[in-house]
Amino acid sequence: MGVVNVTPDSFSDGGRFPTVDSAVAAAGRMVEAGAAVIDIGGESTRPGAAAVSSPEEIDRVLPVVEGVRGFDAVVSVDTSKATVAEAAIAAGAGMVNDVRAARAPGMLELLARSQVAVCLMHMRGEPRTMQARPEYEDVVRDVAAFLAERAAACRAAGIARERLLLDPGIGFGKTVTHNLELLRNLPALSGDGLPILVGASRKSMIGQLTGKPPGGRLAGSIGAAVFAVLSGAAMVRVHDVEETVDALAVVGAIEDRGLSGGGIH
Ligand code: 7PJ
Repeated sequence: MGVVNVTPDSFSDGGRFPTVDSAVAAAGRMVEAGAAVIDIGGESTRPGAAAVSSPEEIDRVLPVVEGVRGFDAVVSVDTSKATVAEAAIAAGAGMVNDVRAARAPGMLELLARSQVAVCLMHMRGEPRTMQARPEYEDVVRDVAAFLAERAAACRAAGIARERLLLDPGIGFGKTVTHNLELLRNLPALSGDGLPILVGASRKSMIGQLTGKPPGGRLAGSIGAAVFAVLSGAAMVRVHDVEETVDALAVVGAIEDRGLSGGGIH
């Protein structure tokens, strides 16, 4: 999954895609490099970020969805708002990537009315305050329980199991220690065998482990992606598609299985 942020201030590539054309062109290069999914986000969820209105988020995301839908990849919309998801689905999105795991008003119902894939991510608190003092009794058990509860809510709303992915939400209300413990225990996060998505690309965890600013986190991010896939992750959310696909191609060949491409087509 290649990340295309169209926010003025995203986590790690703020300002990289200042125009619709530059975002669509970047997505095209990611698909060319082997991305099976392009994740388009118009709400910044970086620690401390303020909320954005639905009309503003739709204005940011829709033109990019329309530009990317002709490519040979599933278009994912990174949103928590039912109105934004509905507009994106109508414009051709095939996946909703929800960092709030379908807890916002109307989201479960909207997803139940559609046929798209759904990623349910764990976040403790809200972006504005989530990194203040994250504490867990047992982070692996707490995150697994949350994801199981949200998957059950989706199933109860009528969303087929085959449409669901789970994500531990690296960096969303977690210390580096929490993130590492989750990565070390990926299989335990999906008791039910649902596929797992991991997003560690360029995040603060990589910076804290390597001492590098966001632009210098490529090698660290690839390390995290390769570890996640070898641990069973079905999908990794990355900014650097070409480099990650190459790393997974080599590791996959050594392991004698294909680790890149495929996906949810
Ligand atoms: C994630 C995400 C993640 C999923 C962001 C950034 C922060 N969606 N959206 N998983 N992170 N599913 O781009 O660094 O980890 S926004």
